Amino acid sequence: MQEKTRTITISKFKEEVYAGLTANPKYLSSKYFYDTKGDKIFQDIMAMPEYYLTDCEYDIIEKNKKKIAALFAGDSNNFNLIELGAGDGKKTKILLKHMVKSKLDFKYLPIDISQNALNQLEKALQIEIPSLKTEPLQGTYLETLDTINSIRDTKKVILFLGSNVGNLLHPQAVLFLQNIQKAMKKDDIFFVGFDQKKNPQTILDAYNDETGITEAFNKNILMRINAELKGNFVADNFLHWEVYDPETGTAKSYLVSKKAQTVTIKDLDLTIFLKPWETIHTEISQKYDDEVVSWLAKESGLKIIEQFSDEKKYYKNYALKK
Ligand code: AVI
Repeated sequence: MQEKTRTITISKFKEEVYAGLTANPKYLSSKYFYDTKGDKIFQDIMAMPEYYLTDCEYDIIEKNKKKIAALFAGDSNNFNLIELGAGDGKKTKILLKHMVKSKLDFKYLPIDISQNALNQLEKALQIEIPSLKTEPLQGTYLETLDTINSIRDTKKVILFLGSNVGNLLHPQAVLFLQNIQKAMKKDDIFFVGFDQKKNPQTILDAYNDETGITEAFNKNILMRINAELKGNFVADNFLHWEVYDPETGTAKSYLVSKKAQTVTIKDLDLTIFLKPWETIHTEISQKYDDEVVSWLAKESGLKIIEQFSDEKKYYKNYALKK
């Protein structure tokens, strides 16, 4: 990562951690789950049988790769496939392999907040699909929207897999989708995954596995504050707690303080006190249905042109246009 980007990222991290831990009730942003360790834990989450999202989306892409590739290419000879939050690219690789084999003329631009994830993905792609043209970009989605916006003369297909929109509250999701819409031209496509409402127990199990992987993921934000901002959080002093509201479709993760405790974060010049059972809200994972997705699309100036689902209707991918 360039020094300037690193400095901005660290000061933003400091600012947001300070704001969240001095607020009432306390919160921390789930975007900070993802450092080298967090990336690795998230990979473990995606491999968990309870975390159905990855398998469902993998199945959708595998079963529909021909249709999806044809939809992406349309009648253009050349396009950019931009992926927001590319991660390890496991699902995208199915499409990339199929599209390279079908001799489609396109360039792949993976974007991720984690430079570590991008480095690993680039290495893997060089080995697995050597003829693929790749141009990785490090940054948050918002930071990189300018870059996406500047690609004006080549058709764009923007991928946003993994129900990542679900980590945003509806108003933020609308703002985000509006920005995507502004960066799109008439023929461009936005291909996005939305996890669907289902049996609440299935959702709770996905975010509260018995092996404690999700717990470690949630607590990694505390470990990050310890490592990067000289904090002294003790992971065992917190419970990982998940709730799901079937009415709103919102799953929420918390860290709950098991006792009265004091935590000092030297680099923030901050000491906080947590009461017994006080919460730190860390993540939302929104679940959707067609009605809500249509509403989000409409609010953002987008139209659903196609949708794909797995057999159980647990998960859907939607193709949207301006
Ligand atoms: C990345 N994001 C869509 C995941 C989710 O399902 O909200 C992150 C996650 N949090 C706990 N498990 C997975």
